[in-house]
Amino acid sequence: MKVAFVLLAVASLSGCGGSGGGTTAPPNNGVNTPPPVGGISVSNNSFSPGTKTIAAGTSVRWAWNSCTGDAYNGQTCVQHSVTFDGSSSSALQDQGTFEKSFATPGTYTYHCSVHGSLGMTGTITVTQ
Ligand SMILES: [Cu+2]
Repeated sequence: MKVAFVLLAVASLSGCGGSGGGTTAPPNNGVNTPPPVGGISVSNNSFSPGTKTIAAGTSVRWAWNSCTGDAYNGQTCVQHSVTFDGSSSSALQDQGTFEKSFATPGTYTYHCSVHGSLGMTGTITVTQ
């Protein structure tokens, strides 16, 4: 129940991108997208948190955080996906976000289409 409330609060705050940042940052530094509170980070070879419980009718947002290095020395961004077998999934992408809503209670497992066999998997538990 608490989780659902947090998700709703985050949803109402999202939408104002804004890069902010200091003047000394390289122009294209920071293509990582830190997840919002209650979201899931897509990092290299793991989803964090790997398990999450939400209320039916709410959604989950994943944010890609798979870039390392910086614009001066070269940045490497690794492609990952949020793949649900049999339902809507993200593209294979190296930055950005993906959001999916869950209407029906149940347990939903997902994996990265590239690194799933390395244990890059996650579970969303949807409660009534
Ligand atoms: Cu991956």
